[in-house]
Amino acid sequence: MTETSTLRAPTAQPDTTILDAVIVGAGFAGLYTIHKLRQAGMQVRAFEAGDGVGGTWYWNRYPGARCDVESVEYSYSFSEELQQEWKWSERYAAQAEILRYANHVADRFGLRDAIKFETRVTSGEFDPETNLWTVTTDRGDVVKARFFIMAGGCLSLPRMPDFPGRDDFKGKLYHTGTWPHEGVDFSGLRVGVIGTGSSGIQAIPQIARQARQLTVFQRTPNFSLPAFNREMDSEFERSYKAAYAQHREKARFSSAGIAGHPTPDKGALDDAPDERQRVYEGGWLRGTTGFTRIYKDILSNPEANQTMAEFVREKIRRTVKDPKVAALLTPTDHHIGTKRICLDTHYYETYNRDNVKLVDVRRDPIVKITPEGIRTEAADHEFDAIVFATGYDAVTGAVLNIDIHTKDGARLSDKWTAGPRTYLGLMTAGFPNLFLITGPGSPSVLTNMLTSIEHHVEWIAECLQHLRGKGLARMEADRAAEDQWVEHVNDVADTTLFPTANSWYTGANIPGKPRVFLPYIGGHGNYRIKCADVAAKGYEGFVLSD
Ligand code: N01
Repeated sequence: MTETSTLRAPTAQPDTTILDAVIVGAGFAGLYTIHKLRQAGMQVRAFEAGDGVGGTWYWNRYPGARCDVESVEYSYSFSEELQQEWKWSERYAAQAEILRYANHVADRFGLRDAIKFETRVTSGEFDPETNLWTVTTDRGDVVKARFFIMAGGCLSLPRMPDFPGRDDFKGKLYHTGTWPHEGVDFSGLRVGVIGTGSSGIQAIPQIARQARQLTVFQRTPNFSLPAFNREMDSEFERSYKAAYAQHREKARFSSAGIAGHPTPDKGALDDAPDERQRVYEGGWLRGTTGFTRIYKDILSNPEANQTMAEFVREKIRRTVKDPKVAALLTPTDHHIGTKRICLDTHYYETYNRDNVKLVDVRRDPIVKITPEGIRTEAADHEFDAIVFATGYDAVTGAVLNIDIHTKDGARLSDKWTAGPRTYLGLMTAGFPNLFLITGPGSPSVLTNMLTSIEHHVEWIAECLQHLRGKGLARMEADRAAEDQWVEHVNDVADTTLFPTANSWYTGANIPGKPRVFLPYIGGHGNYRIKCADVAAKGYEGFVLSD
């Protein structure tokens, strides 16, 4: 396919080179894409906004940041040597360790020279005459490539609510997703935290231990389970590594891309209440996000869901000493699991501390940020620091942050005005040679991201080699296939309770964002089979041409 392709690992090229691919981002998706495409002899360049690799684990350095998928699963499977040699120190790795791992991978596979750091991609224009993308950056780069690959992450565009007065605050403002590299010492300070999603729930116990006074501003209480994190057990690690290939294969054909998740064969209401309680207790003690998969109907049957939700509510009531605070922390407005379930370490216990206060901003809304702190309708709260744990413009945010268009005037932002439209979450009709890694309409954020990333990267790499082998220069999603896929994604979501919650899964956290269930909930294993079938049928549903 390419007159410029080479089997040599590319070094820095003048910008007149026509690359095989430009990749956005050097997180886990970007790193593996570089590696995989280079292995196929392609010339690639990645642009990364940070000054290092690691993506989400580069940016999210807030206290308590830790993965909620077990370390042995939240890691690459593509290299047997890598997975055997790397040693995780904890059951759930903390941010710093995962970042070390990302750096190790970049060094071990020699990926850094393909990456331009501290550079943000600003636009991509497809020329239908030449079948080339012209990609520009905020550092003045203009590069041409055959393929344009979005690996910028699903949760990478931080969201700061636009409270009036935000710029007037005299203290320090932080967002969990852009945490200072040197860390923050909250000792002796009065701190406000806004937001109680996964990030807030991890940061709050840590900040509470340091700060003089911590006030948490909560809009929606979340369901959170204790992670029961612990040091890696060496015997567990040895036996897991001895059967790594089997574990990985199980993960690849599981629903969430996680081998350790349960595969239930009955519903919650099939068990008598005592037995169900016993099952929930056992699941609780395992400390995994697989809790909501203990029974097969938790995420589809409101009555079944209620039995599990009530079990967790009772745990909260027993942990939090002040009944009024416990009531505020107890979720009642959504079904358990329909907002991303959180894993914590001493989250609810933190509210038993004398230096921690909870403000329910539904009853007492934030009016503005003042120079001294936060004004709610009922009170002024003075702070030295405010932490925004207010989440992300998820799944579509990082893609739409780039001005993606064609030379004849089609814009992705126009096409997606009413919500993203993709075929398999991999491509979007009208934008040839543009690939999305873990894009909207793929299982992505409902799975172990590493499993989904590896799957997409390998599928795309094979696809590009197929095009090269056939001498084809262009591929795009067929509009009818895309329409059918979008309908299928919505239909499957509608068989579950997920769309009933105001979550970032549906875009509900961003004012004005179209309300669409963003990921594909049909299960990673099923989706993988579908993608393989499409490829085996000569990329059915895609239009390939020269
Ligand atoms: O973001 P979120 P996150 N006034 O959107 C509140 C992954 N992750 O960064 O629910 C007051 O979940 C908002 O309230 P509400 C994981 O997939 C993984 O915590 O919209 N409050 C909510 O409480 C996760 O799901 C890990 O009513 C406002 C919070 O801010 C995803 O990232 C760790 C507000 C935002 O919660 C995002 O998590 C961390 C306002 N104007 C993250 N606006 C692990 O692997 C927003 N909020 C463990």
